[in-house]
Amino acid sequence: MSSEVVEDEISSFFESSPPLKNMDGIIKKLNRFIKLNSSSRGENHQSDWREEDRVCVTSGGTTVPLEQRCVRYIDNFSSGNRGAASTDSCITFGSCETSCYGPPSLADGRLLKLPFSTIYEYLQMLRLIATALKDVGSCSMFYLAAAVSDFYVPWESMTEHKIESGSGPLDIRLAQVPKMLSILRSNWAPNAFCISFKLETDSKILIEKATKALQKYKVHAVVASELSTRKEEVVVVSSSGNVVVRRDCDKPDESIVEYNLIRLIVDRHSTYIKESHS
Ligand code: 9Z3
Repeated sequence: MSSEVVEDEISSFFESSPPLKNMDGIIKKLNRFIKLNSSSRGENHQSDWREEDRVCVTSGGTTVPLEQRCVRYIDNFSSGNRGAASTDSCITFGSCETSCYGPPSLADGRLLKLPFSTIYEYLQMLRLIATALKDVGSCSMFYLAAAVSDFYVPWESMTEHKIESGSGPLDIRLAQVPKMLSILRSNWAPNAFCISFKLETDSKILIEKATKALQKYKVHAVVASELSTRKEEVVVVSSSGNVVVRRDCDKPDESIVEYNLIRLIVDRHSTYIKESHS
């Protein structure tokens, strides 16, 4: 598919999406957060990250409503644990300014939580955040751990009221959600460090799929997880090779895989920032 076709699909997705309910409030919160965290961040940070460094962690699943006045919806599997645990580890490692939307984790001035439910809300918020962070360039990171719906019912073809249940089986045609990673990389935040995630249930195809995503979307790394072992290990797939990251139950900090994952990702991001500035 040519990039023009993809861009057209993305534009029509946003044009037909129901607008965010509290768009002005979200923009205000986001701008306040970015401004607040542009000043010095204190003494005790332990890494090479700079005061402008910001991470957008996405977390949890997105829903696809079946009715405009939604009673029923299709959900995507995700407990939100990976995003929340990764956010905690980001704060531990980088004393970084973290923008997280999804389930709550920490709360102070360094954390902004922007909750979402539907695929429409998620993608509109991702676009808002990415474009707001555009000026931060290589210092910002997108860590896209949310489980994003691949299929949806376009708003204009959705029934307004609750689907009648008395008329037999229900046929629903789902359209494909346009992949936003390419436009995030090319337009919204082209200089940001971008980590995407790939979840499969069949371990035989996992690495191949993650490698294809790395090449197709030109992200800096893809974190590959197999559903049943996702809490034990992940594989970080990048152009410098594949690294297996495991948890280590003998070490308290490392008893969750996200701790070791974030340590690796923060290190890669620091190298990326240095290379971008040299
Ligand atoms: C993931 O792979 C996340 O790591 C998990 C986290 C959903 C496994 P939990 O929230 O689980 O701790 O229970 N997310 C998948 C991201 C995603 O939807 N990727 C798309 C895909 O796999 C491509 S962008 O096709």
